[in-house]
Amino acid sequence: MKTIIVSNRLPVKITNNNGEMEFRQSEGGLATGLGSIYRQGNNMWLGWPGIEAADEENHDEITARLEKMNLYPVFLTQEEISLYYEGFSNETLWPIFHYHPTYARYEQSYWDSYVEVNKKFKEAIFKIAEPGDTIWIHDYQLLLLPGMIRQEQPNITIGFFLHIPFPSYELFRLIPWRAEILDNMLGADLLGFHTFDDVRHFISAVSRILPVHTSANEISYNERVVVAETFPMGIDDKKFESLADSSEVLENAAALRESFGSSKMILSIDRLDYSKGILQRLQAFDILLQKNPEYIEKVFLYMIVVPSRDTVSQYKDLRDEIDKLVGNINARYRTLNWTPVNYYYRSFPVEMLSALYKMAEVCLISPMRDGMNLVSKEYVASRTNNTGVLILSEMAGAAKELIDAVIVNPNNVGEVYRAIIEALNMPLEEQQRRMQAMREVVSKFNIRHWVKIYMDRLQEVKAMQGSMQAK
Ligand code: GDG
Repeated sequence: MKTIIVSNRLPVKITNNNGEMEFRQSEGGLATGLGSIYRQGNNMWLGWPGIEAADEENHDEITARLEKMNLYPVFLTQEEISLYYEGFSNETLWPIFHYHPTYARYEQSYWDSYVEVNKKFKEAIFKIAEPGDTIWIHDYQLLLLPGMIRQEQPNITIGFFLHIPFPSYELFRLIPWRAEILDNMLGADLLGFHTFDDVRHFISAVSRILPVHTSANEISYNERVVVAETFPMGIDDKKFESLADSSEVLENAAALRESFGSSKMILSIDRLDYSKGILQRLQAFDILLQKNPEYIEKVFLYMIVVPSRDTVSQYKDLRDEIDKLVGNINARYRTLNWTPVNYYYRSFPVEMLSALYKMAEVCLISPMRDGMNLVSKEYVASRTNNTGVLILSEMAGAAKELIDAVIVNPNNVGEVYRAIIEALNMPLEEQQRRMQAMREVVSKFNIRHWVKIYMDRLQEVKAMQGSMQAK
């Protein structure tokens, strides 16, 4: 009996080094957390290896090399990447699930491809799955997979976890294929979400759209009982703690300090996405400099935007608007020795991220919507001396746990501006009290804990279903 993790993307980067393929494990939060599972025995992780299916002669070699790392590939064609991934996943589901209905496109061709690719994943799973196996599926690209697998293997154990918010019924109902989506999600035994509100919205949507019976968080459908529950995802706190005191990070932090002198750093790190509230954050910083010129040369915004989905038009437009606003702020306030916004449109090695977490007096995270937001937790875990202030949007799942952050409504630019002033002037004792409380939360509910409670609960739910059938 083995466990198969399934996600759109495998935790691996394949690069071409002078005709030789190089395979590197990517160490995202999910990969680290699930490492303890998929690397054990004959367990596996199945997903897209990130390269196009065009070059078929490579497939056998790639498959063989990935299998040695307990990874199993599902190859996608350029058309599938454009219709299933960029299309239905990122232009239909993503905007609806993040409360941006005007950005959503409802294209039949996107949906058809989404169905086909979910089938492709199902077929790949059945090449490696055996009766008694546990399948744990991740995220919004694979919402149909639980139902497709259940149809062929009625007794198999299936877990599903959604990493992004589940929207209110009023938003979800806009999707033309809403019933098919929910029907297939309910093929899972346990559906996990980051917050209680996501669970509540999911149960409300299934109750209105499908002929289900619900009792608390149990949903009876097609003579099965499915459980929907909250599992707020954590991070590898120990990794960020020890990185913060490693020699490389200390060197990076010292170099940063030297170039920025005594002015205070407000840090912001996101993927390029309209859900992350990047423009509103810049507006709040602009108001700060406009209304309080005494902060000129005393504080700066260090803003990393990691390139993402820039083939989708809304992302390209957002990037242009960020460029414009940053240029505008810098042009108005810059002095000979000081630049107000240090903006980088690229990603950095984790040792640099860690140095920034260590150095930033304030971390400003203001998404319009975010399933969880791991950057906020990484900042907290990196503050080994318990100083620093986290400003966090109430729309991020993390705000439910990090209640000692300065919590803001990201649409209220005035409130965000006042929060920045509060953070810059917070007495040391108060910083320490809040940061210590948050570090305890981040350390207790870490990624290992998340994986363990999810897997334990999945087995419990399966046992409960077994005993109900026996009655
Ligand atoms: C989705 C949901 C949910 C960022 N810049 C660099 C870099 N990062 C790493 C961070 C962090 C991760 O990327 C970003 O995670 P988030 O949680 O903030 O956001 P999403 O990518 O949108 O993730 C989100 C998450 O799934 C998990 O369920 O929390 O709500 O949207 O770990 O450190 N890493 C490196 N260089 C960078 O420049 N190395």
